[in-house]
Amino acid sequence: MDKRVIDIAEDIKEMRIRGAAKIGRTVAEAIKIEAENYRGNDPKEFVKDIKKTARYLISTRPTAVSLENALRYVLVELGKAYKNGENVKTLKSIVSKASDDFCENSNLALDRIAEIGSKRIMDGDVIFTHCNSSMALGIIKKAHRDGKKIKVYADETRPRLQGLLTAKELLDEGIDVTLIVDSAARIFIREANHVIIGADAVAANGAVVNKVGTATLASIAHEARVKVIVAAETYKFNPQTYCGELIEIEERDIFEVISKEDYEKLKGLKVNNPAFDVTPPEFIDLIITEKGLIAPQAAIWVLKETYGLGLFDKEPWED
Ligand code: RUB
Repeated sequence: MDKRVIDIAEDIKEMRIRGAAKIGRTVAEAIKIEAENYRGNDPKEFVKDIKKTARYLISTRPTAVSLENALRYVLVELGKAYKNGENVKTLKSIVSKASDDFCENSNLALDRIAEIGSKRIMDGDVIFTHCNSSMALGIIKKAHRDGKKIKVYADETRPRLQGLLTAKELLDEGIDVTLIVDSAARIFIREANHVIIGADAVAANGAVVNKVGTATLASIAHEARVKVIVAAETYKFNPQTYCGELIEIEERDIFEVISKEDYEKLKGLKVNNPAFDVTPPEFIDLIITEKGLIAPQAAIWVLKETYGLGLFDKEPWED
């Protein structure tokens, strides 16, 4: 495997590259690097190498479905060309083009979601956000650029403090932003007009997987009658959820939560560190995709439009 692909995988695992949309585009670029640098002339061996690289990239972060969908997009195109008997040179160009197309579509989705979503924000609105989602922040920044005066609450998002990244990003744009600890959400939610968040995955039943703490925030918002808006490109919709299969929730290192020193002192302590949680569709008012607005219950429609009705017997990266 190309050394750069291994470095990219490590950067994703260690969260130096993070956020689902960015991860999706990065693995699309990584598979292109692997294809372009492949040495050999046997199409069968080439496909085998690309599938192996895809499986390796998928193993880095199991929850963000845009990672799988990016590879699915590229490998489906590769599979068709391979079946048509194309040579390695052509297969390489197919991988390159599919990778570029995926990245372009994802970037266009970011702009389109910002455009659609910002229309929901009124002058004077207060917005609550969680973690650091490029799609959610795209909406907030666009509303600000359109001249709407808005105020944002960003929660810290323990344990990795992505909320701080959000606060910095919004401050740099000149947006009025207040950072709060996660557990203060119920105090400030009453001031908010909307909660706007991103997604790592959307299931067929409209449940949204996002950074841990999202489900609590959405339930508090629901109780306070504050609208919960999810900004998610269609690559976030998970075609493996047709049968209600649960999405795997990444469990991260416990030392993100507690120092080694404290842990060693507290003999017998157990620590869990799930990176994401699942918000049920009842707590979500709207999902904004690049194709338009949908109720979470219509997620199945997006999946059908994108992948058809059939279930895959085999994923394109399986041998
Ligand atoms: C990031 C996170 C983001 C989603 C959506 O988690 O949960 O809300 O990935 O982001 P992590 P985007 O920091 O663990 O990657 O809208 O940019 O795809």
